[in-house]
Amino acid sequence: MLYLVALLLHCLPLVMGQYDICKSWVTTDDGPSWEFYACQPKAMRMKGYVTVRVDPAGITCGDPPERFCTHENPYLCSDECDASNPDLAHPPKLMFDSEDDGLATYWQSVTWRRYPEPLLANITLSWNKSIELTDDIVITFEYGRPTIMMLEKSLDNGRTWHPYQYYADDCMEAFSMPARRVRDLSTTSANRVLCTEEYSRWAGSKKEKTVRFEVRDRFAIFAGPELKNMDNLYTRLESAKGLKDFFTVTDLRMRLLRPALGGTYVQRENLYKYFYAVSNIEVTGRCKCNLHANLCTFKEGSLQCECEHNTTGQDCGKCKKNFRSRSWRAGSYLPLPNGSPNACAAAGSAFGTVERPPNAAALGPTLKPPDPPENVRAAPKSKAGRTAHSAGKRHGKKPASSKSSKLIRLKPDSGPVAPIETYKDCECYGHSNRCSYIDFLNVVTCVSCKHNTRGQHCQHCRLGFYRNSSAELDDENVCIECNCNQIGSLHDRCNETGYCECKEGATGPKCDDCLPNYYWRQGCYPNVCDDELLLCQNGGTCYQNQRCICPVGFKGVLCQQSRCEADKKDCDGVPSTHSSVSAILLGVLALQLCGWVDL
Ligand SMILES: *[C@@H]1O[C@H](CO)[C@@H](O)[C@H](O)[C@H]1NC(C)=O
Ligand SMILES: *[C@@H]1O[C@H](CO)[C@@H](O)[C@H](O)[C@H]1NC(C)=O
Ligand SMILES: *[C@@H]1O[C@H](CO)[C@@H](O)[C@H](O)[C@H]1NC(C)=O
Ligand SMILES: *[C@@H]1O[C@H](CO)[C@@H](O)[C@H](O)[C@H]1NC(C)=O
Ligand SMILES: *[C@@H]1O[C@H](CO)[C@@H](O)[C@H](O)[C@H]1NC(C)=O
Ligand SMILES: [Ca+2]
Repeated sequence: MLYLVALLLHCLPLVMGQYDICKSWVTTDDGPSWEFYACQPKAMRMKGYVTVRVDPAGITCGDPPERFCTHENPYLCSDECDASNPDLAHPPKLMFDSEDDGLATYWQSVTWRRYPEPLLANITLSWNKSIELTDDIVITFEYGRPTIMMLEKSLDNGRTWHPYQYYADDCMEAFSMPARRVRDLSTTSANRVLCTEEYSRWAGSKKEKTVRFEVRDRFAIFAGPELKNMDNLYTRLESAKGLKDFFTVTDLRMRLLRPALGGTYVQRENLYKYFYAVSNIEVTGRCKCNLHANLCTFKEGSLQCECEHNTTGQDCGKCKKNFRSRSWRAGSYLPLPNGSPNACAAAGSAFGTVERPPNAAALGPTLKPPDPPENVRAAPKSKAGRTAHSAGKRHGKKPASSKSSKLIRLKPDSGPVAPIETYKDCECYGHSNRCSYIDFLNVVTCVSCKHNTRGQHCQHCRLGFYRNSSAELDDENVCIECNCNQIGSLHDRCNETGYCECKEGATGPKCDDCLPNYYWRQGCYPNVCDDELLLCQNGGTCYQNQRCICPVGFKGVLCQQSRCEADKKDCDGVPSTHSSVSAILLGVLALQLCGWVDL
């Protein structure tokens, strides 16, 4: 545990000093208060928190014990791998140990004894946490680097994978890609996935041991070769689409596709010198906390941000309960140097200021609002006289402007009929992040309420939805669809407990059932017949409560009518169509009985 703490405190020079505190106690003319800043955890060595998986099963050497040789001296084949002997075993965990005594310890694969079948191995690293890379990934191979390999990454805990970089001694041959170098990338291609030949050529197994994924070189495109201009990098990370995500991973996978060949073709007579051996995988990065935390701790087997700014979640990716009056937003590196915290606000805190802008009350209903008020806070703080206290060690840095309830007028000239101002922050229980000030009504109302809500503060459910009694008002599941049966109900609205209003004969919360003595057939209809009161007569049978099937000679809803009474022709020997068919059937039956017709 102490080891972990030590690792957590370990910080790397690359990223020190900036965005390292989340808040600071400051004194203003109005008295002391907290001021909040964008903040991120320190970078650390991530290999201490990783889980590793090596595929396929049986790829690790030593079961059964196996001999292997080296490229330099193919006749010296004394090294042995034996999984049952701790001194001779090469399990995956040796890619992440600390090698304090300077001796390389490594994971090793079986040899290529199945040549020409390819020797394939996947090494998958999973953090169960999104990590932002801050320095190169460095993989150290003993006994030669693969001649073909690929690095893949996942951003969603291994559900989907994307190529990250291709490595080959001949990119065209291996991947049909031209060879490129990261150093040659430009600001617009900094997040390009490329194939490099820099780490795959044979240079002797002791000389060139590392394969890199060059994070620094990509940073340097923006921050300069010494990474001195980090401000420019942070600005780009904030503004260039996809750039931040490019350096973010939850999982990494090395797909080893062909081992080192010793600078020549495969020699079939000695396949014991072809295998993979990885002694170290260095991944340097920081927990992604969306600029809402400066600490990340290892709890219950996973890294977790210690969220500030009233955010919560593994990555501080949402607002805490009761702090959802604004939609969640990631903090921002901008404006430099302290960024914006974009903190979550308690229900009610943004409300007071936004609902009644100070000068809105003074406006007559027909007057157009004046220029946007600078600040809706009643008493703007004076910048002079601000002094940083204890928590702040930001020498010479100006405190960030973190006015969270700023009034932003997006449509200054929106016409005389319904002048609408748009407010960025407003009280909508997290179902909207936009409010409009409706001039002639002198109210501020949420617009585009999501999650099926509606109302000035998105506090009601849309028609056709009802309130989920087990959910808070700021819950995404607060409104449940009524789901009224289209046919059985009068309309698709329901009452507070989800009951729909039913048409005659229909019943049940959703009106998808029929009352007793009604039957369902595209709606509820009163029974035509049943076994109690509406009995079919004269031997008729009741078909699904819908109609009586009458015997020959009877008709009527309940077969109550004799055909003779109703229609004299039936009795007068003038056959109706109906009886003539019966006659033919009887005739056929008779013939069959006599054996004259085979049916
Ligand atoms: C390695 O992983 C890839 C997917 O990333 C998969 O297609 C491939 O079959 C795996 N190879 C082995 C040897 O498990
Ligand atoms: C991943 O992290 C989450 C959040 O800390 C935790 O609940 C979950 O159990 C972890 N999953 C695994 C497989 O470790
Ligand atoms: C978070 O909420 C607490 C009250 O629980 C408040 O004191 C604090 O100032 C809030 N922090 C931010 C960044 O809004
Ligand atoms: C009601 O809200 C709770 C809490 O969010 C949620 O777990 C549940 O699924 C919701 N019920 C329905 C029917 O959506
Ligand atoms: C909703 O309607 C059902 C059925 O008519 C009724 O039992 C229930 O009390 C109603 N709930 C409310 C809150 O009105
Ligand atoms: Ca090692």
